[in-house]
Amino acid sequence: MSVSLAKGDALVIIDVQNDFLPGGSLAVPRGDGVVPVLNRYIAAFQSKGLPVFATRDWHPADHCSFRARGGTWPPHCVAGTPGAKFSPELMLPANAAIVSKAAAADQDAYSGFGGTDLNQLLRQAGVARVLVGGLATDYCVLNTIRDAVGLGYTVFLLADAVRAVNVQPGDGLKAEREMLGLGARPITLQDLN
Ligand code: VGL
Ligand code: ZN
Repeated sequence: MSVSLAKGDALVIIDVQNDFLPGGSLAVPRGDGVVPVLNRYIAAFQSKGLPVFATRDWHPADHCSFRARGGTWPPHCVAGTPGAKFSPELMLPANAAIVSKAAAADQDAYSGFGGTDLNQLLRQAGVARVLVGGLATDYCVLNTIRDAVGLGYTVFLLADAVRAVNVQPGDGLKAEREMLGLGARPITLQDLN
């Protein structure tokens, strides 16, 4: 497939935060592999003056998704801590729109649209097509893409810029199949022109 970036396109980068990278508290296997690839997508968007959005998990220290509160996960992405920072290697443009999610103790959100103003921001920017990559394939990427399709966006999955947690082996592949089944189109850097 060939994709010409044009007005109405936005890059949406999901949760490329230190805690999801090797050495982090909820490290996604090979999660760091998405960073150089995303940097190339960022450069392509910047060279065309197109907008970049970056979501981040932004939890309070007593978040409901943490094991201490009966949730699934070790503490991660606690707002304001080093683990919640974007990867220092991710070349986010100065004008990237940052969208924080799951910032209330009793609300979790795997989707970048969950309890945020991402949809309004995209609409205000005249966005019709979103290219989505980041972490993790089987949680926040999957749920963001589900919502993006449901909200009527044309969705491209950046297949070379996602990695899965794989709590169960195969979760990442299953998530990719689901996203494609919903209508998301898989692309890689080679498809950009
Ligand atoms: C995520 C698990 C817990 C994600 C966030 O960004 O995919 N996964 N919180
Ligand atoms: Zn989380």
